[in-house]
Amino acid sequence: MMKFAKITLIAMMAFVAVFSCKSDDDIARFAELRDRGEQQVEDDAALVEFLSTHFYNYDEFDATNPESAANDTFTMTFGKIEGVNADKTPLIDQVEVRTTTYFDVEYKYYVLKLREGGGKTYTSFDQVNLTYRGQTLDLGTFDLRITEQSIPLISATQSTVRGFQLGLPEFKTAEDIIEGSNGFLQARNGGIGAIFIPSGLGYFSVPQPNIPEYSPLIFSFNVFSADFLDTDVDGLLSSMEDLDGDNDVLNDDSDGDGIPNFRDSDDDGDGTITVNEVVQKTYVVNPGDTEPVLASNELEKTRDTDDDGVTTIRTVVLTDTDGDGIPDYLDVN
Ligand SMILES: [Ca+2]
Ligand SMILES: [Ca+2]
Ligand SMILES: [Ca+2]
Ligand SMILES: [Ca+2]
Repeated sequence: MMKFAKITLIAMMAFVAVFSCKSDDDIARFAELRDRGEQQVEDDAALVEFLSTHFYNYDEFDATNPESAANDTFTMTFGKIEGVNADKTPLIDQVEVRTTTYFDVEYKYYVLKLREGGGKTYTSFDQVNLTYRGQTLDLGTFDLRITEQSIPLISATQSTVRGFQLGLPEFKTAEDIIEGSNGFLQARNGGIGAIFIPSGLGYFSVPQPNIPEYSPLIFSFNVFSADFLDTDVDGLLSSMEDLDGDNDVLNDDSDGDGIPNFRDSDDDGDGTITVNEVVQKTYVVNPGDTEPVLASNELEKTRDTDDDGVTTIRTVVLTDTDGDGIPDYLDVN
């Protein structure tokens, strides 16, 4: 993974807290546990109010040529529409609305897409390398990372807040990492944007340093690169273990042992670990060569092209020895 120049920062918080409000102790601690549906109504009103009365520094972003190198170092800031800024365009005219169901509540969140990014796509289960700022609606900053951070959107032990997990994959990585004139590595044409999420897709009732409970959150960011995760190191990417394809890896547990597949190294619980029930393959494609044709039970995991144009493709074959349509790693018989 690329390392960017590091500057020592005060780490105010990491994305380690997720809905820890499961035990009676926690519920007692947060005595005023609110109804998610009612809180969402309140939060959405607050988000719409914020987006209607604030703008971002679009004067500093070259929207006529979003992919320009000049935009690579753009840092988003927000301001209130008033005084000398009274004629600014409000964010509400620039964001896109998204909906999602979470804990049985229909949530709305908002995405501001300045630049999608020219590199690869990743999923809600991969690691994103980015810079970002986290703010509450009063524009107080609770987290600021001005050098590249590697954030697994969900890992073996922790998860980012759901809104972050859903919003980030709308942006792609940089198309290239180049050495800038200052000797630092620079990301060329990476995703730039912001997400505005209700507390129900954030920390909800659990207060965090500089984040009161029930706070809608703003994250603005510049995406550099991403690493596809295989959390349980079983040869399948975490994104391949969302078997029902509902963009949630926590609800797929083939052997019912309480450990979701993406964290389970023996997915069918037959005593043979998954990595020994699938076959890994590597293809090297030289410039001008034709692409390999993958088998119907073969999935591409990664694809990397070096400076000479040589592409290395890694795949996994989901073998089905007895031909019953169930791949070996999920077949207990
Ligand atoms: Ca799922
Ligand atoms: Ca399991
Ligand atoms: Ca697994
Ligand atoms: Ca197995």
